[in-house]
Amino acid sequence: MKAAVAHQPRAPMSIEDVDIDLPADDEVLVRVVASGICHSDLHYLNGDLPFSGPAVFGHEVAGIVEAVGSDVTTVRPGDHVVACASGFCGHCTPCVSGRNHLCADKPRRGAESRPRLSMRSQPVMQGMQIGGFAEMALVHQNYLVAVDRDLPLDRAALLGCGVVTGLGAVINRAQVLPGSKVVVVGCGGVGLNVIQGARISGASQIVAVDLASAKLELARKMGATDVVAGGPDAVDLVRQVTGGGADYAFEVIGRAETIVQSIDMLARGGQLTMVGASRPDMTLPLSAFKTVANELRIQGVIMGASPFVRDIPRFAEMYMRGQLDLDGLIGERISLYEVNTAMEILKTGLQARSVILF
Ligand code: PAD
Ligand code: ZN
Repeated sequence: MKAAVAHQPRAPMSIEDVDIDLPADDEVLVRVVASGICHSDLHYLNGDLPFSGPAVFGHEVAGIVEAVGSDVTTVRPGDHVVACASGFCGHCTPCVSGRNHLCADKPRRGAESRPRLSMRSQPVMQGMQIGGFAEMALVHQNYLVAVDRDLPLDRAALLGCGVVTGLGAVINRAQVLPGSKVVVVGCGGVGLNVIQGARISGASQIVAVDLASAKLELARKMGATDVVAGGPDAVDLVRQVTGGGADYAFEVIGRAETIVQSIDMLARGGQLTMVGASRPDMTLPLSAFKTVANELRIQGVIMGASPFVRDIPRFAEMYMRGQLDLDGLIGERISLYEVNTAMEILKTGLQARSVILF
């Protein structure tokens, strides 16, 4: 099968033939129909996060089940499915505590087993155990959920990361209350879904902050009531429009400067949720005094703290009922051969999600 193979950081991926194994007992072979391009893949490709090539990235995937292993009970051939990087074992303490996004024993093939992906008999790393920049993906059944066949698969793909992460951060983690004031710093594929989550939760004011004016326009369409240009003046402007700061801030970029700005945008008693991924060695200058005196709450969230097998079908239904906008999240539909150009566009921040169609 054709796949976009990353051999090293800071170099373009190349479209090559990659061998994919048959499903093991608990695995599912998925014919990929759509694969979204998330900034988390860019973090690996531009060297912020380590990886050793060759590797196939791509984790925002929707497709059709082609074949299943003998122990697979959750999906059948022909089912439409969405993959999610929050694969879970179902047995560890976080899983049995209802936090399977924090699974401590994520299912994977061990080093002693045949690799799922290979090239010229050498193993190929499968990004986030999904490897979605490819015609086929071989994944553990607990990385998949079936969705309604009426849901268009290009939009379904977005549910697997950007939507679950953004909506989940608001609904599952921050638990934004109706009538509150929310600021969202960074309005990309994930941030736009934080805005939608705030709208759905009944926030009375949603302030979107981004460097790109095109993103601010899109943010308004997703439910932002006010927009503020990113940069050094953003904190003052947000404090002005909110009349003294927001009840909830979401940082959806992963940069120290914007995290500090997001804290400074909070009203007293406010809560920051850090969504953006950053380099492992990044630290923050934090005012301990202000954090205590203003009773600020600062927390992280991974994959929207989402029990995705519950959330993805729910979010799909919200789309079908017109409560969630997925159509406006797609900036462009591309072929696998345009994946490097799409990564370059993602670096500029000018466009919403690019989705590869197979
Ligand atoms: P994206 O590149 O689509 O969006 C980032 C946005 O931030 C763009 O619109 C930029 O214009 C904007 N931006 C950049 N710098 C600034 C600035 N200084 N001020 C204001 N705006 C700015 O990325 P994405 O939405 O795909 O992902 C966002 C982050 O979330 C990224 O770090 C990604 O790795 C992370 C992520 N985290 C999780 C998780 O579970 N925590 C899941 C998925 C993605
Ligand atoms: Zn992602």
